[in-house]
Formats: sequence, structure tokens, C-alpha cells
Amino acid sequence: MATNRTFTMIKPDATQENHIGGILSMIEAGGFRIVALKKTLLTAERAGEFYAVHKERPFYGDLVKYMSSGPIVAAILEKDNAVADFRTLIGATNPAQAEEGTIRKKYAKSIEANAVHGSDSDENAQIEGNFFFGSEEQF
Ligand code: RTP
Ligand code: MG
Repeated sequence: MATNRTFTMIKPDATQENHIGGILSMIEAGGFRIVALKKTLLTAERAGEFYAVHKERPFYGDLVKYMSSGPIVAAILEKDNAVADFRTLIGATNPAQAEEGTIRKKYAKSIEANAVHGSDSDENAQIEGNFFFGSEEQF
């Protein structure tokens, strides 16, 4: 179920640099409806838990440090084909390869500080959304 939803975070650098509004505007203009939204701070422990799938990757330690370095904005988004369409809207992980018109092309600074997260499957979208939001916070 919930195959029309995805989960995103506006990462610490983009949040710190006042790009929350710009990024949310691109998300809404892209046809996504905001189901849940909050600004919050991940502890290193919580960031490690969120990215546990990447535990064996060489960048895991740096990623956990970066994602807990300042507040993030978490959101659940709704649209037909949400997961795939959102990954198209955000662009490639490495901003050097991100297409014109994508969020990462406009706001990402590096392969790590790449402005936004987007879920990679329907299953993970549901797990990640529920990591941040109770059912009473999703509308
Ligand atoms: P995300 O999960 O944040 O939406 O990004 P993604 O699917 O495009 O990329 P993924 O492979 O899942 O990597 C998760 C995040 O780890 C950081 N990263 N750093 N230093 C590096 O080589 C490297 N590679 C990935 C990025 O912040 C990436 O978004
Ligand atoms: Mg990913």
C-alpha cells in the first residue's frame, strides 16, 4: 500500500542556507502534495539508524556525521508514481551529473551535501516516512 507516496529530507546544508522554501516550491510545482512536514535534528545515532543500509559503504561514517551536523526538514510527499517521479525531480546523486531543472542541479554542493534525500522504493518510502511521522501527523 501507499505506493503513491515517497519520503524526502532537505539536508543540513540546504536547510542552513535558507533553501527550504525554494526546494518546497520546486516539490509542489512538480505536482507533489505535502502529507507531513517538520524541521528536526537527527542525532548521530538516529542518522546511523536511518542510513543503516549503507553501513558497509566507505562513505557511511561521513554521511552520518553530515546528516547529524544540523537541522533537516523531513516530509512525506504524495503523487502518482511518487518514488520514481521524485527521483527524477531531484536528479543524480552527484550534482555534476544532475540534469538541468533538477533540485540537486540547483541546490547541491557536492556528492555528499546534495541538498535532498529521496526514497528509492515504495517499501523504503513507507519505512522512512514512519521513522519521522506518526499516523496522526500524516494528512
Ligand atoms: P539519497 O538516499 O540521499 O536520496 O541519495 P541517493 O539515493 O541518490 O544516493 P545513495 O547511494 O543512497 O547515498 C546516500 C547519500 O550518501 C551520500 N553519499 N556520499 N562520498 C560519496 O561518495 C557519497 N556517495 C553517497 C550522499 O549524501 C547520498 O545522497
Ligand atoms: Mg538512497
